[in-house]
Amino acid sequence: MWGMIATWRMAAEGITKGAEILKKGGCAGDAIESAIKEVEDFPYYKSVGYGGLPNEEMEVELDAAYMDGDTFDIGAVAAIKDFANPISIARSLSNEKVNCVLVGEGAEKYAHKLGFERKNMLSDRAKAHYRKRVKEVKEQELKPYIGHDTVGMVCLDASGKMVSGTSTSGLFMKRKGRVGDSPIIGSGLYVDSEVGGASATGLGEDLMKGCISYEIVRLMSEGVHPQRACELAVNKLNEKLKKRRGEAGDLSLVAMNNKGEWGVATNIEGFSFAVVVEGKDTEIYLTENINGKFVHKLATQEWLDNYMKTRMAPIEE
Ligand code: SD4
Repeated sequence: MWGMIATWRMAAEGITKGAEILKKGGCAGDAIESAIKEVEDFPYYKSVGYGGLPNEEMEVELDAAYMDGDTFDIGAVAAIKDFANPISIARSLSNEKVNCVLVGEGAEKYAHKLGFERKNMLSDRAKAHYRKRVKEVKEQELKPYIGHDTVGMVCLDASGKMVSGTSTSGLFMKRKGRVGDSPIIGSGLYVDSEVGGASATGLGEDLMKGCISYEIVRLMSEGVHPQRACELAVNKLNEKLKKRRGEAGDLSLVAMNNKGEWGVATNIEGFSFAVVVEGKDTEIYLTENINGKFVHKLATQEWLDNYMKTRMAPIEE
């Protein structure tokens, strides 16, 4: 059995490409890297890779991570600028025994030395979003950051190897140097090929408070089904945050175990995700939280059409 699961509809083309690799017996690392690169390269997704939304200084700082579930090798970059594919840099770092998590300039130097592609990641469209948001924040007391779309994936290949990866531009208008959960092992992602993996999207500052990807894998290691593990972990963290802090930020999680069974849970409305398993085509679902139980419904054609339309619509400044 092989399979891939990923946060948000935007990952669908990526995991379809990844599935082509898995079908031919390719390895999970190659599949996930190619899948995440696809999302990073698509200019209309505004919180991953090229076209990602900038920080408050109007600079695109990117976070990404890669974890190997066989060896527990980890690699991550945070607040890296001007490189096309942070996931590839993170994967490359996972081959290092030490110095495998790098930030800012150090990450850029490493990527430069290894010959990774440089690119100005600030698109004209992202600049327009920035200008618009600056205006809105002034006029309407909007929180600068609303809506989020980090890509997080878990992949199982036919040999039983599992990997997990993330890539994001983080929160729109984040402070320069801010690091979210996505490059933090255990929070944004975790994977153990003997059990399964999980990956997160949402408000990094709150996701980190529960080490939530690790928690889901831990639950799965006790024999809990991925769906139940996601539900238990998300509901528990959501409740704790509300009780202790009065509110909980967005928490959305996807998971897959080493049999290709998967699960998803969220505390927001309209969370979408994409999944592909051996014997099936890529499917896109929307998750509804009904009293703490989750119902996954296949996205309708109308929803899919509208998704692309809104992503690509001109920005009215
Ligand atoms: C972060 N978790 O940097 C990321 C943001 C995110 O979808 O998920 N966006 O906090």
